Amino acid sequence: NLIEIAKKKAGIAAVDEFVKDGMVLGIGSGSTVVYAVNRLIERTKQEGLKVVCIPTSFQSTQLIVNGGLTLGDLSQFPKIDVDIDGADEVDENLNLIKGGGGCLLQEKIVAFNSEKLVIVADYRKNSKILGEKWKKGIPIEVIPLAYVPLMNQMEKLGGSPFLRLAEKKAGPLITDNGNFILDVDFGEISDPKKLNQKIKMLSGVVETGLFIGMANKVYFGQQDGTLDQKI
Ligand code: DER
Repeated sequence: NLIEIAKKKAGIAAVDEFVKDGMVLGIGSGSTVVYAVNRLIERTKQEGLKVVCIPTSFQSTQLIVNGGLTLGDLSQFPKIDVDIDGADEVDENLNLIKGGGGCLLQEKIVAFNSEKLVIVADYRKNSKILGEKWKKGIPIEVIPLAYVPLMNQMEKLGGSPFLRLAEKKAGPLITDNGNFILDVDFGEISDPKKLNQKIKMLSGVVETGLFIGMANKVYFGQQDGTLDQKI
């Protein structure tokens, strides 16, 4: 369908433009990054490309291992050349909302330690301002014991918090790191940098899904099969 075609276009373009032999790569999480990994596997077979892949979740680890790619970790490779990941929304300054897939903590750690962060997305993610299209709130990873006071504090910051519940398990979603996620709706976010700083100061917050000034380039696959970009 049109969205999958758009995701594939973005995934292929990112790998073909940024990935060179011998690189250490960050592999993001979600559905769009799957197309980038498929292209990586194809190039590995066609060109004998040798890259090391650092995962950002159990899902990402499975993509790397099942794809026959070389798995590494941050203790072996603390400096990553290029991190390829998805996003839930991108504003005009390349600030991101991430965490729709619940993997934001390891994604941000890997992105933070990467020379370049390249985002692959479809046309639904391209906004002027964060909160314009993405209406599910900012995903925030929190320590479970603190989630109720944190929900109160998010309200004081003007947010409307929801504890993310699991779908195939009773009770809250548990992240790969054993934490809870609060999805907090702040409406349209005119100053994401300031909001991110305020949220990060709250005791019990592990990480936010606001990626401020981290992305170098974004590929948006379009409905007509073409590609838009933001740098
Ligand atoms: O959860 C995440 O951060 C994912 O990268 C998400 O933002 C993008 O997932 P998608 O590619 O399935 O839309």
